Amino acid sequence: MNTAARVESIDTSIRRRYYERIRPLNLTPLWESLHALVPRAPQTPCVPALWRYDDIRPLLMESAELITAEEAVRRVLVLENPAIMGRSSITQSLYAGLQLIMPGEVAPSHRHVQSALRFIVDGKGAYTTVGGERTTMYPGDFIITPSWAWHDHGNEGIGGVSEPVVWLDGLDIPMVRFFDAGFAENDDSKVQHVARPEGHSLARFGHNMVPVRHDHQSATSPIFNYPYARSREALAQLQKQEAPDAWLGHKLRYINPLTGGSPMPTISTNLQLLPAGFAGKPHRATDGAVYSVVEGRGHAEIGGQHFDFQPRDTFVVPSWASLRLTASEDAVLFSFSDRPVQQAMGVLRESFDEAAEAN
Ligand code: 1HN
Repeated sequence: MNTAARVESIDTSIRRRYYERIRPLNLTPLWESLHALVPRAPQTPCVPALWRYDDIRPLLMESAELITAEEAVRRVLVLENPAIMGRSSITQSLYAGLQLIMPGEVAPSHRHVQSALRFIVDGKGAYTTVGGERTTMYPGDFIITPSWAWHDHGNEGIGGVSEPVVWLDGLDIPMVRFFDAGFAENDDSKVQHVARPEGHSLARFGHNMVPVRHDHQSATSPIFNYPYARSREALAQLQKQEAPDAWLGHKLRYINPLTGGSPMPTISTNLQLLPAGFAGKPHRATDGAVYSVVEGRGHAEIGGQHFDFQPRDTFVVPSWASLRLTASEDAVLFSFSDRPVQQAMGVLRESFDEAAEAN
């Protein structure tokens, strides 16, 4: 018997005894895990899931009886991917939660390395102050808190309306945790000093023009509120002017006006309109995504599972799961993913093949 033949016929218990001997030296044999480490295709532990707002809203309102926004710091119900509970993650790289602020409440000023987005789901009249500028929140607005920017939230009402306000938070918490790069600080004052008038960043950067002499250095967009009224208007025009994409409907991505890239360095965001009767073709991508339904009813087939959606629902599409969207009414969906990070790493893959239908 030559050496190779002898080794191939070795009793596995002999190998196991060898593994036990190397373990105290913090060593492990690669050949036992190689296939799992470099899978032929993504093997996410995450599963598709949908959170019905009608189920969550009463529970959120009940939480306001249990704790104030101030005591909680942020009163949020975290949307956890059911297959990876306990990790505050909706995908391997992203955090999502629904945050409630009641009239008169304040969520105190702090800052952290993690970047956050707010997508306003229900109610109006709350505000957030970010780096010295305040913005009033309306349903469908997409608002950014850049890494390390001071931010506090409040709800003073607007136009005589005083109501609970709920938004979807999206943060890169799992990514920052992965890199062990997190820092955080509480502010000395509960509510930060407002240094600039409301609408200042939008006036400076939000009209396809930028100030000739500006010193914006951050990796995050200088616009921190992308108002729904304007994004929705663009989609309404497109719906009149061109046929929807067969996979995505009318889908626009939000941009950082200084770069054309994503508004946040770690998270990309989109708004799409599916016209009534739209029956999209299936597609998939390595960036798992979180969707928030703004308008209309429809259906999402995610990795072979079926979900009906309606306004204010949230659903998650895991990495490389096939997604097929249909709409029974004009439907508008906001979505976010870790796409810019995957692009920076050169690992993003997506497929719009007709063949995806087979999967
Ligand atoms: C946070 O600071 C906010 O500022 C929301 O509204 C959610 C989740 C984890 C850690 C910090 C906010 C958060 C968060």
